[in-house]
Amino acid sequence: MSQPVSDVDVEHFRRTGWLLTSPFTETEVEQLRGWVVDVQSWAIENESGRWLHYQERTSHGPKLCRTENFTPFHDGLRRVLREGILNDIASQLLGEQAVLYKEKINYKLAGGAGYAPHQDAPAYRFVDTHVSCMIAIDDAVASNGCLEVVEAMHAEVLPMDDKGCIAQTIVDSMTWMSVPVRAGQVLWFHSRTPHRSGANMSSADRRAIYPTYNALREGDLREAYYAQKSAEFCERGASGENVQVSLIGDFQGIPV
Ligand SMILES: O=C(O)CCC(=O)C(=O)O
Repeated sequence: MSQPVSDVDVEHFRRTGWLLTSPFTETEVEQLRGWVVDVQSWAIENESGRWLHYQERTSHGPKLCRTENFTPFHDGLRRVLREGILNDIASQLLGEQAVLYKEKINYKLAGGAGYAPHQDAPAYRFVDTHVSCMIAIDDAVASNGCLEVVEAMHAEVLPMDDKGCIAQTIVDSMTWMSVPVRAGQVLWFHSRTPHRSGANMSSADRRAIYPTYNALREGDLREAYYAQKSAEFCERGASGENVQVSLIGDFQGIPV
């Protein structure tokens, strides 16, 4: 296994809960962008066992906001997310061999909604520790809803509100840092790193791929994760004023 990030980078991640990296060449970024366009064009109907598309209502009409479970249906994306440099970086950050736990594309197309302050860990079943990254397909900046994180707050799960997001008093007491990410850069964060993002107020799309990894020692849990998520969604039924894309209510998009 190669060691694409330095010991200083690993130490930065362990201390702060985030790390910005640039592991891809221009050509690779162009290829990733094409592959996201492929997935974006797939049929919207969700059939059991296939990819999961989610839509939201925006002032520009209904828009795709997320696709999950796409690696079984796209060889290129499966290769990049499961093997190679991303898996190697995830392994370095976890301190042991990593395996893909889940994957999603958040499109945040022009007019798309943001995400309330949350930690991912309460939405991720079976194991406590994961690392995720945001692979920016378009430049992510404040005006189109880049991530904001809180440093050095990934030691524990914080008190939550009734949606599973971070309780407002805690949100107000923390220092939020905006993290612009250029297209092709990759922002890593721990599943307990507090994060949030605004709506896309610009006229251009802000797409990003988010693979999540866990330690292989704790199991290859990807299929179990999607089965569990589907079972919990069925049990709950469709409810609430926002589109349900997660096992917590972080997404602020309006249903179509
Ligand atoms: O893509 C974003 O703006 C935020 C994503 C996020 O926090 C999530 O999907 O949990």
